[in-house]
Amino acid sequence: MKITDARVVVTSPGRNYVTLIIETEDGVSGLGDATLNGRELAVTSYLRDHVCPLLIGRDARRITDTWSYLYKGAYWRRGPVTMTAIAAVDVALWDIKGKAAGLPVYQLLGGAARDGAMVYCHASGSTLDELSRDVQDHLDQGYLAIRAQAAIPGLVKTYGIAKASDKADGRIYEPASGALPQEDTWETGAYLDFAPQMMAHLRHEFGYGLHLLHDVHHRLTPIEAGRLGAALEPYRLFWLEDPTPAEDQSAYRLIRQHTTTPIAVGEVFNSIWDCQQLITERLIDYIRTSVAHAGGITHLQKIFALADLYGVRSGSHGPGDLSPVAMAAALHVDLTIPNFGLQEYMGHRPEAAEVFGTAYTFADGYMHPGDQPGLGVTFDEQAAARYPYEPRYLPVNRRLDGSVHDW
Ligand code: GCO
Ligand code: MG
Repeated sequence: MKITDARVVVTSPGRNYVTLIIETEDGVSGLGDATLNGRELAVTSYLRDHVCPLLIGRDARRITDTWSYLYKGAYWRRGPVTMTAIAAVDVALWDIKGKAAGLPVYQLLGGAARDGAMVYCHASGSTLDELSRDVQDHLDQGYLAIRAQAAIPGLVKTYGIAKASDKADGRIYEPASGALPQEDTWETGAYLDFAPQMMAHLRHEFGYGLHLLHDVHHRLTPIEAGRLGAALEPYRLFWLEDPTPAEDQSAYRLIRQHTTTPIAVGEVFNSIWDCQQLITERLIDYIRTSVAHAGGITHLQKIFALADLYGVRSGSHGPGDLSPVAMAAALHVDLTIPNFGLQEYMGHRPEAAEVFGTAYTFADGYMHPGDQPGLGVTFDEQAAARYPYEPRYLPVNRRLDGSVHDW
């Protein structure tokens, strides 16, 4: 089954997405998500200029061989741009394999190990009352797990808070904005005082019958993270996400010494090597690598298999800045692995539905990838052309003294 065409489409239905389309000689085609927020055109060029020409004439059925050819063959290994490009090829080839076999991808990965994947949504508020209303709204929609973020009193702007006008239109929070990065502010002391109050408020309002999560977005030092984890213990979080920048994996030893709050890390990782120490030393509880940024289905399966040996569960990244192609691929993996933990689901802005058709479903807190052959996602190139690429950047974060902080 020779590959006859591989092309990349950049489109911005509500936000930028990069989609790889691979076609084969017998008419079966596959989709891969190559979106890397704020660096979309770098992956586009990597694919268009350096990968697509190599794919023509290759056998689309040889997924592992193609993965190794692109990873080892480039000589320059890892890195978000490389691994996002390889992921897009890998996911498109799994899509093709499923369509050729007439089976949904999850059947090829071993079949369903569960009936559905529990997902968590995002709730936010510029005040605690607004946060409560958003949590209630998501509980009414059937969610069983909710990530909660609220504006920190005293700071001009806090990440992860949807605008009230966007919420009213059913639009999700979108952190990337503007042709140049916007600048946000941060002060750790104010946050460390506020975060436990926020969780106390939510447990007081909603009790313990829902799963609550919170994302720290890599902003603390290890000892600050230990202090926060300990302060949050009474509120029994499902997980505390990205407490410190995790390229320093051994820092998590210190966090572990101070708290039993479960820790989730990995959305900015792109290979199994980034996770190795955290998993093998049991320094985290959930590994949050994404199918789009960590080498596709083939590599994600390896990461989750390593995690399973050490009692670490999956928690795949699933923000609105991964396209529905990545969301579907993540759900196919979620359904099959023994150590599934929880899947993030932010949803997409309404315009995205004009470009991407999806077979996945949500009911009572769980998602299912659907039973269409392949991934179950369609891509309308004409609709995509109506939404040309718009440069948009994630913000840069500064402390009150003006120094750059982690975003
Ligand atoms: C999450 C994330 C996102 C990221 C975004 C960056 O947990 O979903 O932290 O909101 O900020 O994916 O592109
Ligand atoms: Mg996060």
